[in-house]
Amino acid sequence: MALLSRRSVLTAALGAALAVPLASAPASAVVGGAPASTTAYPWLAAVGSPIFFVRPSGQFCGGALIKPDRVLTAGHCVSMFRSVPGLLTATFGRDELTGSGGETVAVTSVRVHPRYRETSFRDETVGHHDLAVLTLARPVRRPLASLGSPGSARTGRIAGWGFTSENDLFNTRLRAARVPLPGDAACERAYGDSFDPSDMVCAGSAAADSCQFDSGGPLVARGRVVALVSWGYGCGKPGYPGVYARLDSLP
Ligand code: 4AZ
Repeated sequence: MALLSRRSVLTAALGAALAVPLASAPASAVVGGAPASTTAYPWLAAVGSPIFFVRPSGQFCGGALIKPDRVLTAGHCVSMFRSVPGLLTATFGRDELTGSGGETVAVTSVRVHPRYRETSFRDETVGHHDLAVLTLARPVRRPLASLGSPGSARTGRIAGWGFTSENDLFNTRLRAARVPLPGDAACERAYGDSFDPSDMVCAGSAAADSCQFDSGGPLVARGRVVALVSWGYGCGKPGYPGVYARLDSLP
């Protein structure tokens, strides 16, 4: 419920600024984590927009640098910017969003996964093939994220600037947490048919989870980004792990 109202604030702010009706809005920080440094995540992008003035640096999502001028993020983070990519920015190397460290680069195009679509689970929007690639206005000189698949990994790490609980709206510090990968069955129990193991990964627990404004950020396993924060029922709710978009389904 509280989550829904935060999502509505975001939708309203973006909708007012873009003057278009928005069916959903990006969301998603890290529950149960600890402060982290972008030096450990040099390829990690804070995806945002100067029109999203309710958050420092305009940040509303995460992303990963996959080529010097390409950032991988969640489809639901940027689908409403498809016709106005120039409103988006990617910021690297900024541990604290209220600061001005690192570098910010403009976005020139948004390509959302051709099979991206939305359904719903209770009040949450479920993103299928929840991936998008942003083209940057110039290449950045930073290490690239290496991509992979979770395989049989049992744990991973998540990183993001999002909420540290369902009620913390104010976190602006990069944080990271170690999360369990409990397997498909845990998310099938929680979410039924809304969880599609062919394009989603189940991760997190009541002790460590992603949350609003973490979306599009990385789930790292065995040193590779294996999925991006996508959706879930609340944050850190017992029995409801987070759901991540698999990268194997990259077009
Ligand atoms: C969100 O609203 C969101 N606990 C992201 C991740 C999770 C829940 C919600 C997973 O963007």
